[in-house]
Amino acid sequence: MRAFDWAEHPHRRRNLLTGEWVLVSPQRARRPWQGQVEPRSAQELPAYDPTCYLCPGNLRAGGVRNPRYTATFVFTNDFPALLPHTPVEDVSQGPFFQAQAESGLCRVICFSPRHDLTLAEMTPEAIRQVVEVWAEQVEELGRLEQVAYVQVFENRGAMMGASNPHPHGQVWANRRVPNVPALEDRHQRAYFEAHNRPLLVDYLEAELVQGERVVVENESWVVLVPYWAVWPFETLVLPRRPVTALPELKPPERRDLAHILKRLVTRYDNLFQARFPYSMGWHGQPTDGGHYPHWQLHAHFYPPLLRSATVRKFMVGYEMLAAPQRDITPEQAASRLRAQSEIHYRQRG
Ligand code: H2U
Ligand code: ZN
Repeated sequence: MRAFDWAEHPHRRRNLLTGEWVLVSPQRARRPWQGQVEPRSAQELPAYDPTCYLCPGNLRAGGVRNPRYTATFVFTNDFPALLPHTPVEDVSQGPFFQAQAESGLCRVICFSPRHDLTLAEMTPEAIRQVVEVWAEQVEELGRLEQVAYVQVFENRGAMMGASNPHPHGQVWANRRVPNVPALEDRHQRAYFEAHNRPLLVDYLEAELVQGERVVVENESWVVLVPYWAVWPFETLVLPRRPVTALPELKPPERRDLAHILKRLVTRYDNLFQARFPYSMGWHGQPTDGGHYPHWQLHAHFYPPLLRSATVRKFMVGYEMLAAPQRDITPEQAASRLRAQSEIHYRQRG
């Protein structure tokens, strides 16, 4: 019997947060690519764009004018997916047509008045303001009686559907816990019931022993490519101590978070010398007043790029119909991210 070679032999790995399996096919990483090549995103942006809906002092699509903000700026989404006053009722029409009225609030967070900056190029002090706003929003919206879950996220880059290059994220407050956090809640709860410790706290400890998937770390945080990563350069941002939600972070942890986010996104940008697109977001405990000692706060980064600034990973055929699949291993991805400089390529000229 030949020994199992993790970098050569197909296998599947289990996502402990969702229970789903990802197929890893490392032997396939060298296959040729003659498919779609994405256009390179325009490189140079002005610091202020008079046509941008999000720049300070400009008129938004909804007709409201932005203030001349100087740090971060939060406003209610002019085209919200959730509305605050939907009646909360079961509106199912029998077993085959199950439905629930849903309510909530959607806000947009401008990270910076500067149109041309991203988290990679903002100062740690400016990113710290974004961290404060994330925590404030979760605190404020989570306190509302009709909000059971607050989802903070960012779509960055046209490839991930961001509507505008101006650095911004979103926050959606939901009456009910949505699919993914509900699934993660179930799996974290089951682990806690069996071991009396938060799943992700133990997982991080085991990852630090192996070490090969860690990308960056500081006193309060570790960023790693999870063992079960689906996207080529997917990462998980984990606090070192047990923390169930963003508002619980202490001042040094907030400062350290700003630093590690800058380092991570800089590495992402340096990988293909491009503004690396991604969707990222925070998962913390639901805000329905329940008891969640099993929850560990974390952020997921899901970048679509695979082998260059213009070749993305598609989640199609087998992924849509069977299971997610990846070619380069999480260990190879982590090693490539570790090899990147923390000086942004645009600063190097
Ligand atoms: P995305 O780039 O992730 O799509 O987020 C931008 C959000 O900003 C989007 O949800 C909102 C859109 O509805 N928006 C406004 O609320 N007002 C505007 O003037 C432009 C965009
Ligand atoms: Zn702008």
